[in-house]
Amino acid sequence: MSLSALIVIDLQNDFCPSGALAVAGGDEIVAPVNALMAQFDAVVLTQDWHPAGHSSFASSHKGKAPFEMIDMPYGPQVLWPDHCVQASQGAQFHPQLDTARADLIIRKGYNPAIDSYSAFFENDRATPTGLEGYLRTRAITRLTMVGLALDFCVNYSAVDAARLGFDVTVRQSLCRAIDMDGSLAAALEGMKAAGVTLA
Ligand code: VGL
Ligand code: ZN
Repeated sequence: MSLSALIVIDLQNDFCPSGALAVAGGDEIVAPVNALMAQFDAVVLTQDWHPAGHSSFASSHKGKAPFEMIDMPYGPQVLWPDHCVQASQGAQFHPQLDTARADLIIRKGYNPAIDSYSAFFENDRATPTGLEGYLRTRAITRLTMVGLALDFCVNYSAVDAARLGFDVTVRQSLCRAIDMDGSLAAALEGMKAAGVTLA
């Protein structure tokens, strides 16, 4: 039998209003995401989880400001404000998120040298997080994704999942975007091209 999972991406304090990398309206989705959990066989939460001084932080690069680009060995990388530092308050889930319902919490971005937008692979698009193996060994084939940010971590996770052969739906009304330099439009195009269903 084919099972379904709700994948909740990075619903953490730092991505909610007043957080270090706030996504507008990020907190509005918490209650409806909680309500959706009961409709799935499994619930997976992802948690952006960077060591202090992570290479994706502008503060780690002399003369660079947040939201500038840099070339990393694995390709171009946006530089971010310091966010989701391991064990900080900002890295905790939104206090109203129903974490008790989660079967699995997958952390990502812990490698100091590589960012990890996707729940499946680090930004080299090759180093796995282990989520694929977890889902396959549980016979989960249908994924619905919600969370933050639609144009970065949700986008990368959805495209990777589709590429791996999962049946993927992104619930746009339960996502919020950063939307810098046309990143939202590009993400929506990329997800469509990868075969992701945008609901
Ligand atoms: C994210 C930027 C940096 C996200 C995480 O969750 O979309 N964006 N780290
Ligand atoms: Zn991050």
